[in-house]
Amino acid sequence: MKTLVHILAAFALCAFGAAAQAHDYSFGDLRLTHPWAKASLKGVPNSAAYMTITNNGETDDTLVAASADVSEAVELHTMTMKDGVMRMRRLEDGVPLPAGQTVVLAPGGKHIMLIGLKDQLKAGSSFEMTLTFENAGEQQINVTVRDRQPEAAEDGA
Ligand SMILES: [Cu+2]
Repeated sequence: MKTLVHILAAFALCAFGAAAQAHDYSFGDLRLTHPWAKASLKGVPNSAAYMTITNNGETDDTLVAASADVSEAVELHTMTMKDGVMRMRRLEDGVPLPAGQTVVLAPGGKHIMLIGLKDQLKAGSSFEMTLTFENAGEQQINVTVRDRQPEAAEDGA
């Protein structure tokens, strides 16, 4: 049932969201742009966070874990289309960040799953998240809650 709820949340109707300030981070060779989380619907206990991570270095890195106080659990997931059905599974080995490449966490693909939200995630709010990278270590970011995926034009990068 959790999977179904998650999929429904991912495909929830888009609303006109409040524009939030673009924000980027650099952790050594890693550049992280536009971390955001999908606003949750009332009564829906899960949501997900997304971002784009570029590894400008010459060494591979891995996003091995994420944590945040907004939900009971935070897991790294991916979604794939199989037989016309979206399925998600946990990325036990984390999200690989190969040297010289950009990895996009976005709806319909890799995401940071927020399981068991303590409160409804409201558009325009934000929360702290800790990301743990194999090489870049533990890093704090601020995640903006939005109704929909930011447009490229809003990226400001
Ligand atoms: Cu998920």
